[in-house]
Amino acid sequence: MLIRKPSDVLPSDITPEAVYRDRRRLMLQAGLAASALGMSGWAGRRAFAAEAAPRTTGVKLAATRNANYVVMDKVTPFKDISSYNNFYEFGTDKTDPFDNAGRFKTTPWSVTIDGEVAKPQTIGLDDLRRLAPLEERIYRLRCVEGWSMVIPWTGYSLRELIRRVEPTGNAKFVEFTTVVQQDTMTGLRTRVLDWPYVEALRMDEAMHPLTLLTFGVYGETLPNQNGAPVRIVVPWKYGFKSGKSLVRIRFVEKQPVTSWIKAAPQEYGFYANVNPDVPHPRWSQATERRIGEDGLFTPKRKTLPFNGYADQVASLYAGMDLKRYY
Ligand SMILES: Nc1nc2c(c(=O)[nH]1)N[C@H]1C(S)=C(S)[C@@H](COP(=O)(O)O)O[C@H]1N2
Ligand SMILES: [Mo]
Repeated sequence: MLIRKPSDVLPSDITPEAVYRDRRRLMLQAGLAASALGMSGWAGRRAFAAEAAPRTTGVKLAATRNANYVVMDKVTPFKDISSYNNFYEFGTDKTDPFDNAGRFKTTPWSVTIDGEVAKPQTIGLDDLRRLAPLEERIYRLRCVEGWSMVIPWTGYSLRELIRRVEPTGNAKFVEFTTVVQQDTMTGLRTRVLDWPYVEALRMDEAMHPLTLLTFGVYGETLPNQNGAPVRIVVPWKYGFKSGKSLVRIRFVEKQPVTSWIKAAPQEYGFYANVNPDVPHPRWSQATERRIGEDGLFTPKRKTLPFNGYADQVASLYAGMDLKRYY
């Protein structure tokens, strides 16, 4: 198999079929958004411009930057964010999600909120997106595999949603479930994980303002490979806690058994807080490779406790042995 770096993927490398597929999808999406806004001329130009950059959805998402949640590191190029991905439902290679997620269907979309809440409901994507003002935030993302990126996400704190559904006193954990789309998710055949992909947070983690219900990246709606149309982002934890393409958010009393714990409990813990002092059984977590800036002589970066968010989140774990609760 050909191994390519994301930076080596040029528009000319993409097969005509994929270009056609992507172009059609972009025009549909741009057209839909634009007709809703009464801006069809603008949409036509967007769709045309997007041809040369098939990684983008071409659908802008207005948001206000929240300076309280902006890290100062250089932002990772969009081409890396959108072509170097983990989304095992589309395959386990880093470029599989980009290569294979073109047929993924994100409309219509709704998310079911249920379990221990006074107001269980199924919310359509548009209503969910309008629930609270959208913010742009620049977060570090640290994968358990030892690489990291700096990503400008668009979304709002998950707590905005949680408040509105009124959790009961029994709600101790929040479980996030990714969609299973048999006809488009080519990776489901490989039984690496027990689908659907399920992740979870403790209630106080889910309520933390950093935990972002995310609808976009780089000012546009999420590309399929990044978890369209809605995902969670938990920046102080390893990337696998940030489930993509969510269809269910359930409030429960007992700690859920997540997909990664089911697959390899000795390797992946429930907390998964970024921690340079707790190695993964097969590799160190002390350093990381920043995607997009790695060359032969680029030194690795030191990984920071809680991925650099210790000031904001360390108190959630006061008194806990983080080597035991990894
Ligand atoms: N449904 C689903 N969500 C997922 C994954 C996955 O395989 N399936 N991979 C996780 C991992 S390991 C990481 S590092 C991040 C990567 O997000 P990104 O591709 O947008 O950078 O998504 C997480 N969310
Ligand atoms: Mo990851």
